[in-house]
Amino acid sequence: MTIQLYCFGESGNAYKAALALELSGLDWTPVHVDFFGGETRTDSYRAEINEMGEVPVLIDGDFKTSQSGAIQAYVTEKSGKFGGKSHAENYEAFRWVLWDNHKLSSQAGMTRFLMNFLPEEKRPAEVIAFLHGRLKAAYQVLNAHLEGRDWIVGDGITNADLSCCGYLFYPEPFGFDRKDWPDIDRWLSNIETTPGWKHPYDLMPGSPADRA
Ligand SMILES: N[C@@H](CCC(=O)N[C@@H](CS)C(=O)NCC(=O)O)C(=O)O
Repeated sequence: MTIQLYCFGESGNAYKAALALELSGLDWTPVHVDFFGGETRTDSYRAEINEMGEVPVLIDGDFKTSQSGAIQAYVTEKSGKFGGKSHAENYEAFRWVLWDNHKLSSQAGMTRFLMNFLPEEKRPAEVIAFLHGRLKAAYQVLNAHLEGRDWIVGDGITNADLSCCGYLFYPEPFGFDRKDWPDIDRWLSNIETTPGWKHPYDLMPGSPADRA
């Protein structure tokens, strides 16, 4: 049975799940959610798809879950991929997924939304400046960890990489420039050259071009 992923191209959180599915080789298909048209805020979305009002959501037969980290764990359970090569690596990858969800992707996603997807007159300069400071601290942590490493955990791609890269390939400005972070830049190149890798706008339906 084909796994369905409720997602949209602009969502870095959905990208983490979509990239895990794509690179795992599991049979999956995206289901476009019209986030910018308000679909995740409708009663029917909350009742039938996700009470949290978020993407991504994975449906595999009668199994359903949301949260990119939980979806990645499901992909790992089903495919045997991206969990690390030992018990210790598995927990190390899990630790970075939690860090990413809290410190990196949540703030990158929010900053990118405020700077690009809100009407210009509604963009809150002070909030954006505050978030840039928080993000800089997160980039420092990741860049320092990646010094001398090809991957966040062990010697291959894991859910830690698939999670932390969630927002970092998007072209819209949010206070991140690969050139400023050489070890993050090198690591992103490792991900981009992984066979089967796709850019978020090539992997999931929906992009800013649709609203231009
Ligand atoms: N921690 C969640 C975050 C999911 C999330 O915030 N998704 C956004 C899209 S990128 C969303 O659906 N937001 C809807 C809302 O907050 O109303 C995950 O990793 O899946």
